[in-house]
Amino acid sequence: MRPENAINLVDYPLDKLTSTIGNALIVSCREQLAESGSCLLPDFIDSRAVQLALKESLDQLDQAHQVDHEFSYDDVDDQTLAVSPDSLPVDHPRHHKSLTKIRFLARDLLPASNPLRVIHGWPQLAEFIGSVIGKVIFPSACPLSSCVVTVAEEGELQDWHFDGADFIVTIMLEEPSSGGNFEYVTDLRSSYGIDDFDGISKVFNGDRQRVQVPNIAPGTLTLFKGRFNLHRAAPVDPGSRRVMAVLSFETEPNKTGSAAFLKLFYGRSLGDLPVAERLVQFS
Ligand SMILES: O=C(O)CCC(=O)C(=O)O
Repeated sequence: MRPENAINLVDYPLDKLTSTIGNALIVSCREQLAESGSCLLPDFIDSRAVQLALKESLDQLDQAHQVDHEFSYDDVDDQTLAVSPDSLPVDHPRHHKSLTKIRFLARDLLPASNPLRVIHGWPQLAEFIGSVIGKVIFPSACPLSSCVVTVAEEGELQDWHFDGADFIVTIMLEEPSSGGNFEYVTDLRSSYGIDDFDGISKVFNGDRQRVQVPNIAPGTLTLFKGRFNLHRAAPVDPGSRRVMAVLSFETEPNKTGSAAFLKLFYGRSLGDLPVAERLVQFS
């Protein structure tokens, strides 16, 4: 499938970013991001592309890596997996453990023609996201982690955390009928490492006052400042399934995930791949 056929270019003219309508889209996305901490683009992907992306993901589900790991809230990051909170008071939120129990389907398990892989490598998508966040960005070139699908079933979740990367791009493929909401709280981190520990503790202890829960239907692209907003994919209820694509971008070309990060999330690292397949070549 070609990117032009997968993306709803009528509502989201990524092919005309320098035109008046392209510029208006960028401005409205920036406003949404500044006002609410996330930018939701409903029907970004055509429903046939969503169905194909979903089917080809589920076809490979037996190859997905089951993660079942507790993280500190800000160590979901390849550089800081080893951070220790030992020197902090016992009730400090950094002692809190957030469970990630979810299956991760690596990029190389999806066919090259899968709509997710096709749109991830489309230069206009990186140009669009980069224009919204005000940075020059490139699609991550990691053959495992750059364009992935997560699958969560009963009780599975990705609990409260901040990301190591500045922002994430997700595309909902299958919305759970119950549970599994994307939830987030803004203004708990003023800059990287300066955290509102009281506010974070309240969220961990079940205070829902500041929790935002956007409605994310299949085909919706969400752009989210994951490094600065506490967020989670809540537990999926019995009888439901949540399938979400996560597309990664970097501020440098040819970036890949570290061995520790890849092993944890995909059960493999680049060394497990043939040498010629350790970097995604975007044409
Ligand atoms: O699945 C989601 O909606 C959010 C994913 C997430 O929290 C992350 O990739 O850091």
